[in-house]
Amino acid sequence: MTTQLEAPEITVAKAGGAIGAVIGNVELGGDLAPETVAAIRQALLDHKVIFFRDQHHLDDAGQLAFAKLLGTPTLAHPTSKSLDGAANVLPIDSDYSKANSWHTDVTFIDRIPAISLLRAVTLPAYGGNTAWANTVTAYANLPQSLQALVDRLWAVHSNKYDYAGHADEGRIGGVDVKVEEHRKQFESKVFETEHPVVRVHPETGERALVLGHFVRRFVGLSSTETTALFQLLQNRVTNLDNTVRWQWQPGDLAIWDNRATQHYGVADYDDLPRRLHRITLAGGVRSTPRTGDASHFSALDN
Ligand SMILES: O=C(O)CCC(=O)C(=O)O
Ligand SMILES: [Fe+2]
Repeated sequence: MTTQLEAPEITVAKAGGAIGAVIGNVELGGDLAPETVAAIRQALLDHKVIFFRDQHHLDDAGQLAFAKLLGTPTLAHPTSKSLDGAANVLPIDSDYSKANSWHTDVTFIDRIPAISLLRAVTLPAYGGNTAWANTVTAYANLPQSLQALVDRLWAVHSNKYDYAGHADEGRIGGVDVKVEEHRKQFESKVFETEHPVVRVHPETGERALVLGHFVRRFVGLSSTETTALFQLLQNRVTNLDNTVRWQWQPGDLAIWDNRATQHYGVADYDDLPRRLHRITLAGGVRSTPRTGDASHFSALDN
């Protein structure tokens, strides 16, 4: 008689009251047992962002193999360049991009990725944490009057650079060439998509606010009215009580549910190099595209 070896159980320790958990007792890769993958997925749905320490063995191929157990990888990005030879891997490199603005990934297209996996590659000696916010609790904690308002509200999201929302870099110290090149590539193809501000999560049934950096205006509201309402709602999302902040160490991997979170890369590491590699998994949501066809980026994973 042969006995089947059972997969060891992962440990799950909350990292904060509102969002986040640290997962232990697992070596990530493409060969995990289905029950381990199911436990990781459940932890992700429960805690919205999960963190793994000491995954030093992971490289891009290992990150991708593990990612495939959780879903279907998208291309690295609808417009930005992937890593040479790895079409699904997006380098987040301080040389040309700092994500220091609250956002949900790639909301400017109709097929918002469901899940993102981010792996530490090069870390600065200080600073460079990432923070996540829970968009489900942000909705749940709204008074009923505001829930009723957002339940019927739609927003236009776009990757077109919001010049009005940013400092005049030309005047305050010159434009960095690499940053400018990256920005041009980022908006080389303009996308505009209308999404409902409240979305029902396809796996948990929870209602979440869909807002963040790529919102340009609310449908039917002027830009002044948009700004006032956006700030009110966005403040609910990013209230510190509703967030978790992660201090990266070598060997770390973070996975977030992009349908239930926003995140922010804190740019407090001066000119030190910082690099992380991201893989995103296809999402099943389709909204109303106004400009741009994102079908090359990912299939709709329904
Ligand atoms: O740099 C960071 O900490 C966050 C980067 C980011 O926004 C992402 O990986 O989607
Ligand atoms: Fe991001």
